[in-house]
Amino acid sequence: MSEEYVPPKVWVWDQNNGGAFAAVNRPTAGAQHEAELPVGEHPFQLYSLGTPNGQKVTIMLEELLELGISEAEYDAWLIKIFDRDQFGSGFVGINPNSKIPALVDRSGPEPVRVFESGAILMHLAEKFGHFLPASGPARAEVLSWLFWQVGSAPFMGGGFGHFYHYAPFKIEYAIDRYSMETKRLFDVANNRLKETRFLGGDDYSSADMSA
Ligand SMILES: N[C@@H](CCC(=O)N[C@@H](CS)C(=O)NCC(=O)O)C(=O)O
Repeated sequence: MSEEYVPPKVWVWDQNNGGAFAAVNRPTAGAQHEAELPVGEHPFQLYSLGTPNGQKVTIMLEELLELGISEAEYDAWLIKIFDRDQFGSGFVGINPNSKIPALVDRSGPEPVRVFESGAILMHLAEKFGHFLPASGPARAEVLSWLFWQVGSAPFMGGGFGHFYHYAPFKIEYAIDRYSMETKRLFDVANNRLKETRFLGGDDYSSADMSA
């Protein structure tokens, strides 16, 4: 099936390609409908969902609260990606990339939007002085592992999940490619964790939350 496919000279979007995300994703960005985001009473407003990327920020906020930092209190709002909530005008206003998680930090004089899970983890870690060393080699190591995770797992693991689970039919080449890369990433982590207790070093950090 897949070996018979000849890519066209100019690719054209086929909305009804049968995939689970066919009704959700389009090749364009921007708001698709008007929808304001709810705002609660706490300093942080989290717009997210319990996916691997979404969970990272919730883990960080809960760990901060666990340390007794009440300034990290947050309201969590569900963004249902299969209902296309990520394309509402309010959500696109805080994340033009239309992906969860997104955060609004309302602890200062002006609300600050932060999107991309890695950027949100860094923002919170720096703000509260936890889970990311302030300087030196330890900081470089945690940042390396944090960026390793956000630069590879959402795309590779997400690609594996897409072709293994969501695609309308199974394509051996795509599944082989993404499985191999996903396994390789786990091996990178396994090798690292033979040397150090946590990904970033001796201490639990934002890199572990991300992974
Ligand atoms: N690079 C992004 C990836 C986020 C992402 O892929 N989010 C997915 C759910 S896990 C999403 O919102 N998908 C909705 C869509 O593709 O329309 C991050 O690290 O925050």
